[in-house]
Amino acid sequence: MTESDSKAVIFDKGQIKQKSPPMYKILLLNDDFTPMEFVIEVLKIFFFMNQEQATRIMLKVHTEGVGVCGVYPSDIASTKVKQVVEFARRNQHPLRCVMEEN
Ligand code: TYC
Repeated sequence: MTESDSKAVIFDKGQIKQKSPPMYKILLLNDDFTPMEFVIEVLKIFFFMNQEQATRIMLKVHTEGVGVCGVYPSDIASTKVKQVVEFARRNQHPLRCVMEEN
């Protein structure tokens, strides 16, 4: 466990304040081949978005090159990245998904 993972800070007077865990953004990156509909499905399945939210994020990634699909603690973020990449590869799409400390 690293220092930044520690769960609590103890102050001079002995008060204990819970420290929130480090958070990670999950980013989707644009490419020229993955179908828009597939990206929308990924956002609905793995990030629990509705059609409207998923379409908005997909179009942001398509036009700007990158977009945030969620912010999670380390273990949840890395599991989701793996699941998204595996789902994309299984469907033969080159979709890229990465995590970055917030
Ligand atoms: N640019 C892709 C297309 O025109 C769509 C796309 C959007 C791909 C978002 C990846 O993360 C992505 N079919």
